[in-house]
Formats: sequence, C-alpha cells, structure tokens
Amino acid sequence: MVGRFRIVETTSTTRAAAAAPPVEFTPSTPSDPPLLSSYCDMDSLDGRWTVFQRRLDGSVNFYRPWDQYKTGFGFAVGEYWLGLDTLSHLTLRKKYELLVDMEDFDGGKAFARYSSFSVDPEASGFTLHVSGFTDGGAGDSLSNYNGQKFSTFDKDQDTHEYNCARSFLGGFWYSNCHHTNLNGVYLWGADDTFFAIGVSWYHWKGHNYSLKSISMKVRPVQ
Ligand SMILES: [Ca+2]
Repeated sequence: MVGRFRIVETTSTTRAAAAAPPVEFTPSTPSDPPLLSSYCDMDSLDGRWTVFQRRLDGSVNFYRPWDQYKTGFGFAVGEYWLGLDTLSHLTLRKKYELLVDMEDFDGGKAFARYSSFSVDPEASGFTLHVSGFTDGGAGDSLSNYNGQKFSTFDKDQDTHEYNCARSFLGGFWYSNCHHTNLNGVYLWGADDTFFAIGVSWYHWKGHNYSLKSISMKVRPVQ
C-alpha cells in the first residue's frame, strides 16, 4: 500500500510552514482509511523533524498486528505510527538521523539522538539500522536493536524463545526482548503490576515507568 503515501519532506524552517503537514496519506479509493498526515516537529534541535511515532495521552491502542504496523495507524493530531513501509522508503532514499524525545509525569524531559537511522524493506523483515548515539539525558536504550527485525504479536522475528510482542504488549524491533517498549501500553507513570509492558525507556526511568510522552522523529542529514 505504499502507493497511497505521498511524502513531502519537511524542508522549511519557518514556524508558519510547520502548519503544513510534511507527509500526506492520500487515499486512492473510497474504501481506504481516513486521511492521515504526520506531525512536523519545529522545536526540537533546530526542528524540521518528521515524526513517525508518537505517544502522548494513551488515546490510541498500539497493540496491533503486522499489517497495521506496516501501513500505519492513529491520527496526525495525536498518537500514531506512520508505518514501516513509508519509513523504509523514506530512510533508504538518503541518509537520515533519528531523535527520540521523551517526558515524564513530573515535567522532566530527555532525549536520545542517533546520527544514522534506516529501516530495510519488508522483504528483509523491516530490519533496523541505528548507530551514532548522542546522550540527551535519556541514555541509550536503542542501539542494542541495531540489525534486529521488527516483531508484532502475529509475526515473531525476535531472538527470544517466546514472543516478545505478546509478552510485552507492543510492536517493536524486539530482540531478547527490550530496553524500550515505546509502543507498549500507556500506563500513566510508575506501575509494576505487570513487568515492563508500559511505554518505557529503561536507561532513563527503568522498565516499570510508563512515560507521559515519547516520539521518534527523523530528518535528512545535512
Ligand atoms: Ca521469539
């Protein structure tokens, strides 16, 4: 379904231009899902980031099957996952960097930045390539997944004996299983009722703290 997506990259540096969505999902038939656009972050580290994952209020269920992680879900004005097909096509065309911004429920903020980021096509399992970590206070909970394929509850490509997506109720480049579960269950802060199922980033808040917000965003390397 890549044909449905028309990608317009975020190139402007003006705030007024930020109102124009950088990525537009254009339905090709009336039966396609509602129009969905992505959010352009103009504030973080000089802006111009295209957001491909965002959690902020628990309004969208991220426990979804492979096909939905492939094509995308959610709402541009709120929580969403842009889709692995789009992400792969975008990041394989040129060199991209990645920023992961996060916030806790006490006003604390942190980020992790990676100088290189790309996702292989579906035929290669949407394998993640991420490297070049810079610490913005969050620590590195992602480099561990470099070279890992994506997994959902209905497609186990992790390296664990069990199904990590089922065990931790998300979809991710799980290995054995995770240091971040940013597509996990939105739990509003500290909660150890069930181990590590929340929207966590281990090296900042541990496995049992579900963040208030977290987003993953990319932009072309200058
Ligand atoms: Ca497994």
